[in-house]
Amino acid sequence: MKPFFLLALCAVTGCGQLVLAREELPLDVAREDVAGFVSRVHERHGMDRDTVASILGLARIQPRIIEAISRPAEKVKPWHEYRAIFMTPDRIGAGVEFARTHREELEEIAARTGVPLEILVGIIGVETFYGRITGRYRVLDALATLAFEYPPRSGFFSGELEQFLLMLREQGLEAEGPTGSYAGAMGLPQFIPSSYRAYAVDGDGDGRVDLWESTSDVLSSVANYFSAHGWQAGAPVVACARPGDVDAGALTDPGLKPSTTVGALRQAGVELTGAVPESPEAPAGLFMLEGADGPQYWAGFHNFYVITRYNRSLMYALAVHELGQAVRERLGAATGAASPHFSPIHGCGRVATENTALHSVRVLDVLSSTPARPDSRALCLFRRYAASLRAPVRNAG
Ligand SMILES: [Ca+2]
Repeated sequence: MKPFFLLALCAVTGCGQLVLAREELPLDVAREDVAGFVSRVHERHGMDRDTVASILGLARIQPRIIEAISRPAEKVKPWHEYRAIFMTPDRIGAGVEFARTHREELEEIAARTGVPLEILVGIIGVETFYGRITGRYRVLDALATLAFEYPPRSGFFSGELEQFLLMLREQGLEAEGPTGSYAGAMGLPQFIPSSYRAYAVDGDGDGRVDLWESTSDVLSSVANYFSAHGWQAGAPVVACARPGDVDAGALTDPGLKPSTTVGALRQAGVELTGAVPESPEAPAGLFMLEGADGPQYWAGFHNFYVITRYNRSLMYALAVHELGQAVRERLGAATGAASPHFSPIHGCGRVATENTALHSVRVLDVLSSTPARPDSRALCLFRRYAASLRAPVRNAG
């Protein structure tokens, strides 16, 4: 009997009654699927079979990892609860500290790549609380467990395990060294192995790419990820939207990629406030998130879409944006400096009734407000989004 395999099946079928072994077990490299993996890696990349098998022999199958990836708590949280995880005085304070410590480097990277300080700081803060929570699992264990004992995602994680082996070879790392999340996301920016190999760069020029210890490598790698995914320097990210009397549900985007334009939204009667692209042809997508007092509407632009390439979730992207802005605002207030890329959102939400004036609110108050009337179609769309956007894997593609 293979208890882990059954657990994984239960995650899919919902049977959920099985009593499982809790202890870690070494991966059995004699298994047919594991032997097949070894052969594939050998044939594709010329890696010695015995070397690959001996690395995999170090892997331990961890039931906790399967539990973590199957956990229902990973699923839908309303925006106001999700946001509250990140927009705390503690995390914003840690972001200000991080930005002060690495300010010169952040500004140099921003000047060179066009990816601003607030995005770099927002990503590192949301991903790992500025390095406080980078994950305690051995990446080898995480990827082997999910590749061989979690059928719903085995294809994806087999691919990441293959990338991990290549990464070890390229970086000269010990197989048991790298640690990360239960899904194999590594270091301060939580890059999975395929992202590590494709986008991580050596910022400090020491000949290695170290996403755990070298802040320079971390920041350069995140900036490179954004550049590679089309970040537009200085362009707006997201604005508040007030649908007013418009049927917002009919305008709401069905996916992450903006499907309409700034001009079309305005023409339909949606009012946009905050930093908005000048061109009416600029791509825009209306989306709704669940605030404490009801739905809140936003228009995301091209750069907002780029943030969702890092993690495919609207809430994730908005949290990165807001945390980065809060840090930048505090930093700017302390030094009197202003970023050319920084466009603070003031006055989003807090619409008492339809068609009334916006009240100016601070960034931290932005979402504790009462927006326009609830729209059941938009709520339905929100739930559909939420159901489709809860993948726990970072940088998945
Ligand atoms: Ca380096």
